[in-house]
Amino acid sequence: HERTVRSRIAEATDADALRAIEREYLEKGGVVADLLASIPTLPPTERKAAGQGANALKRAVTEALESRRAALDGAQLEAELAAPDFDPTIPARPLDAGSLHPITQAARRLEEIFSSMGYHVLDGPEVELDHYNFEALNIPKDHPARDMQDTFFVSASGDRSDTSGALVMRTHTSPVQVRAMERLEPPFRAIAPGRVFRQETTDATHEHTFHQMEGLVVGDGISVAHLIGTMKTFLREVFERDLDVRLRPGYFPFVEPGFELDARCPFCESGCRVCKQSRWIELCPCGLVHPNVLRAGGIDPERYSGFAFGLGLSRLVMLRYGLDDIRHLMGADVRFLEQF
Ligand code: FA5
Repeated sequence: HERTVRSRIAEATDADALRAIEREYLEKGGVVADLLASIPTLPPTERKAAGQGANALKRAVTEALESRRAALDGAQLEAELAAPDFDPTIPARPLDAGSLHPITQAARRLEEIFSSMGYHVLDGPEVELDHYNFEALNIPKDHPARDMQDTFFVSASGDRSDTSGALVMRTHTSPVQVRAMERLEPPFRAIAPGRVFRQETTDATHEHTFHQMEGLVVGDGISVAHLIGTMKTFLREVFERDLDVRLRPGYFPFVEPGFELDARCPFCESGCRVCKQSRWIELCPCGLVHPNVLRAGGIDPERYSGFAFGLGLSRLVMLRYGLDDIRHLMGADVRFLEQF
C-alpha cells in the first residue's frame, strides 16, 4: 500500500488529485479505516502488527500529502512571480481600518485631562429616576424649570397611558452629581460623560440624542474662582489654544449663582446657520452647587461648597472639528465617520 500511494501522491499535479487520494485513504470508509476495522477478524498474534501497520500507513499518507501540497503551492507561486506580466510595484489594496467615533475620542481626551487633575470618571444610568433627574436637583414637580428640558417619559409597565412619570430618559448628566455625592466623601472631584435625551425639534445645533459631560467638585471653600480657573484650563487643553469665551449669568435651579459659558462661533464669516448670527455658541453652563442639592446628596452645605458644570460635549466636538451640523454625529454615515 504505502509504496503505491506514495508514488501516486508524488505524481499528482494539482490540489484536486491530492484531495481525492486523501479521501480514498484517510476518511470514513477509506483504506486505513478498513484496515483498522479488519483487525478483530485476525488471529490474536497478528493484531498488534496489523494495528501498527495501519497507523504507520496513515502517518505516511498524511505526511506525503502535506509535503506534496507545499511543493505544488511553492511551484505555483514561483510561476506567478516569474510570469512576464507580474508587477511587484503595484500598491497593495488598502486595509479597511475602523476608527473611534469623534465623540468617543473627545470623551477620552477629556477623561485624560480631568483624571490628571484628580477627577474620578463616573457613569450613570440613561434611564433615570425622576428623583435624580429633577427632584434632587431642586426641580420639584410643577416647577416651571421642568419645561426647560422636554422630557421623554418611560413607563415601567410598558403601558403608554402610565403617566406616573417616575422614570425618564435622562435629560442631562446632572443626575450623576447627586449619585456622586451619595457615593463619595468630600472633598472629591468627578466628571461623568454620557448620552442624554430630549424631545426636541432638531436643527444644526440641536439633537434629540446628544452627549454632555458633567463635572462636580465638592470641598472646603470651593468658589467661583475655582470654577473659572478649571473651565479655562480644560478648554485650553482641548483646543490647544486660548478659546474666545464669555461668561454671563444663567439660571438653573441646581446652581446659585449660575452662569452660561459661551464659545465664539467659528462658522460666522458669512451667513452662519450654526449660531444663527448670534456669534456665540452655548457650550458649558455652570455654577456653584445649590445648598438644596448638596443636602439631597447627603452633604452638609454649612461645611462644604462645590461647583458643577454641564459641558455640551456634542457641541464641543462640533467646535473642535469644525462640523456645521450636529446631526452628523448620531447619523451613522460611514462617509462622515471615516474622516476621523
Ligand atoms: C443643562 O443640561 C444643565 N444640566 C447644565 C448644568 C450642569 C448647569 C451643571 C449648571 C451646572 P442645558 O440644557 O443648557 O443645561 O444643556 C447644557 C449644554 O448641552 C448646552 O450648553 C448645549 O451645549 C448642550 N445642549 C443642550 N441641548 C442640546 C441639544 N438639543 N443638542 C445638542 N446639545 C445640546
